[in-house]
Amino acid sequence: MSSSPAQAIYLRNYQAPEFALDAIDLTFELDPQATKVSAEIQVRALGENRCLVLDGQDLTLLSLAIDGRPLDADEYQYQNDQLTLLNVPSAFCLSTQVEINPQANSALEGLYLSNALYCTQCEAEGFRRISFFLDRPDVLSRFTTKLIADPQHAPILLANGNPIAQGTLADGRHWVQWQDPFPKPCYLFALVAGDLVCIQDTFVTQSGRSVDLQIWVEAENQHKCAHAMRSLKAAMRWDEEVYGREYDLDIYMIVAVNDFNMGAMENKGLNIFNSACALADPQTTTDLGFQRVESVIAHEYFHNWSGNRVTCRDWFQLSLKEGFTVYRDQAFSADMNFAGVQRIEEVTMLRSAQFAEDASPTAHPVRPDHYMEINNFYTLTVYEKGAEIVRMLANLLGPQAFRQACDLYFTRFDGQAVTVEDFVACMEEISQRDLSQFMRWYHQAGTPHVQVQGQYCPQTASYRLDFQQATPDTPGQTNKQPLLIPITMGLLDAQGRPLPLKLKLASGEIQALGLQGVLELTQAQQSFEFIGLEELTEAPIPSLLRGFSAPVKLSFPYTPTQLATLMAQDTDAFNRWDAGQRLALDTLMPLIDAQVTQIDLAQDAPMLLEAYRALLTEAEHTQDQAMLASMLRLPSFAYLAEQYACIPVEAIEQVRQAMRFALARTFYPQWKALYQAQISQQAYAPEATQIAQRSLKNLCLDYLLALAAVPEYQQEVYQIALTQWRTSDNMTDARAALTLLAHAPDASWGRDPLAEFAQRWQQDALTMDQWFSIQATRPYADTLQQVQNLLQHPNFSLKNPNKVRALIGAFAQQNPLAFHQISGAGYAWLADQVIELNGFNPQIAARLVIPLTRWQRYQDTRQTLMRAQLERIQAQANLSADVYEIVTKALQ
Ligand code: 0A1
Ligand code: ZN
Repeated sequence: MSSSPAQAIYLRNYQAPEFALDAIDLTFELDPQATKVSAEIQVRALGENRCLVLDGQDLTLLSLAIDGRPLDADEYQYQNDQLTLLNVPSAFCLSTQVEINPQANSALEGLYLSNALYCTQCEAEGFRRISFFLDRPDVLSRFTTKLIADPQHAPILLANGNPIAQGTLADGRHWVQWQDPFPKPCYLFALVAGDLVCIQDTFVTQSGRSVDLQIWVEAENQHKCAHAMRSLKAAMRWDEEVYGREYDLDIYMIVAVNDFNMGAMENKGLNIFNSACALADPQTTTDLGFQRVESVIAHEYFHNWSGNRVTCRDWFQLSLKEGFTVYRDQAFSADMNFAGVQRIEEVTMLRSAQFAEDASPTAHPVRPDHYMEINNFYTLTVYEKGAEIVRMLANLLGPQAFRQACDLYFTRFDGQAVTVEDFVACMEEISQRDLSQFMRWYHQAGTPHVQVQGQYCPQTASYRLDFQQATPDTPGQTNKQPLLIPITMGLLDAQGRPLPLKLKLASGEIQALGLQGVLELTQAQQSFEFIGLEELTEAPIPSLLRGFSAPVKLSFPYTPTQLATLMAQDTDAFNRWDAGQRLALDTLMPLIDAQVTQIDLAQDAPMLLEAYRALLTEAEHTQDQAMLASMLRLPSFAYLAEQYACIPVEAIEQVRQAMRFALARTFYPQWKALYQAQISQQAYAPEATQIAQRSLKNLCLDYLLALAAVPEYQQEVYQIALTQWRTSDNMTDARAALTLLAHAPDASWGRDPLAEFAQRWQQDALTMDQWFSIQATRPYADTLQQVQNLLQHPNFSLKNPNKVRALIGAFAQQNPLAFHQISGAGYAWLADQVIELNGFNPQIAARLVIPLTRWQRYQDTRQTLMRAQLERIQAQANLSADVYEIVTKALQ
């Protein structure tokens, strides 16, 4: 933490390193408060410069020597987190010894203690808190790591690579030495030491090598590792089959720790995981939790190639590894689950959360061109929008060429630190396409708006689509250039039958596209004409942006009838669902504008009523419960909010609830029957078909509980929820029932179940996190008081990021009514927590403050109150660079 405002770093100032650090031999004498770290670094000057400047933060320097000769005080300087060595030889061995204090490390960067476990987090710039080094991703070194510790406290000693030696010292301490044969940047360094048990398996690679797979956890979590192991093996096989990528070491280790700022970390051969993303069992983990474990395990594994073997030149290139790896883990999850629904879930998140980021004061390009604190750039934009960019590339090239281009990228740049341009150049080379316009996706922030109009001409039997694209200004960026936007599309006739596409080219030629084509939008305004529509008697219905082929907001003046036809008939699952979303928005938004409190479906929402009737009629026969559940779910608060420049908080919530209520009441018998039809006697398994069935069942339960305040239904729905809570054998069903009971208007419904839950799970930290979240999201203003009380709960700790997210994060991000209560009390309370966290975990504090930075989206009173809290935070002494950067952007 520094008292002077942080300085921005610019991409345009990038300079290649002037020294190579070819090898580093580390020795750790582990001690909770005084760990000694010795390093022997092989240094080689690459040019004329003989002044070596190493990064180092909060290190107590014990000794320094060059080629064995201790340095005099006038030969070096250690200040402002930099160690400067004057007049070094052109090649030498640098010996350093420092002392660090893992126990005092509450920021969870560098070496820290999680309970009694030593662990590290070095991405992005944590290694400088461990040893002096060139802490930048384009300096790759061979690492050897010797760990020395008391065998009582730390019987297990792990680091990157393979174990090469071990022994015991005269004083009784034991040691293990590890060697990683692959040169790597220091952000991929890791060590773990403590009392751990391991579950083991083996994987035989496609070339026949046997790899030891080990998942290390504290003894009480041993029963929660099977799903992670299964997922790991599936991911390893998938990467061989789909990308031809094989694992490269003889051992792959995963460690689960309780205190972790993010989801997980891809350290070479030694992934460190937030326990929430590694541990799972049916009793305590929901289906969503199982799916998250599967995807994060895969994500970290895929990094072994997209990130580790080929890494980033500098942190501006973060999306090179993250966007690509998210794209890869999404494709894996699509293969493991139902692909259509998987895509719907990705887009739901993108459109509600990433689009909001892209329209906020912290909006930034997928490849930012400056930053103050790189930790603030592990964002939805870099990860999820970055993945959408790779998806567009994959679709533009087609599967074969994309695979060839990836092969070229991995082969050409193996062992190197490269840029987004290098990646796209491989795509260009294989496809023989000029992708220079496409590169704008990496440079321009903001979500493009695409407006489309259709012109049907019966005389010429033709249909013209007129497109306009525009990207709004974002902080520091105006006058955006047109992007290359691929629009995957088809045309349907009024009955919903697909029509063959005959596109008239500028040359006059006719291009037959079959039943689906990709229009490449490249200009601000552009038209495409389809001919040969002689069979039609009325305008065709365009099905645009199938599969969400580009991360844009697309509008087309659909009639409700057209949307109903698309919902029922489109061949593209994503667009069937999205037509339903559009119909729901078109229905809900006028009601929100009118601030209605009661909805008469026949009068206020006739088409939506018919759409639900059709879905529920077909429900009896459907084989696709996952899709049906998605189709029957109303747009979320967040997605509705995204449609408004000024978010009408209460009206959105009121109308959403009124619609839920009206649908619940109108179709009560159908919801009940459908609910009962999904009750299964099968033993719980986290597999796609069962997950789909449970999601449909719990959606029905959600509608049933909408009637919790209506006397004639009250007892029945209460009993249904209570029975599910009492009898379910898995957390998915238990949590769904408990949430609805706890969120019922009558607070007494949830009281006993919540107490039972706490009684049963008080020893299980991850499970208690769910208990905190359920209470933090109770949609009433007085939740703030309860959340304040929960801060004092013995199971809560501000020091644990998962707890902070579960209670404070959930309140600020998923409880709009309580957080945005007009008194401003929610804002002030959040600011208090940010200020406190800033003192010991700046990364988490900076994430927590984000909801306040969105003040421009709310009406005046709220704007003033939110800004006042941001200003209060900004005025704190000792503001971390992390929080300072975010708050300053928000107040500009
Ligand atoms: N590279 C990891 C994410 C990660 C980033 C930063 C961290 O600490 C500051 C920790 C993890 C991933 O993408 O999984
Ligand atoms: Zn990642």
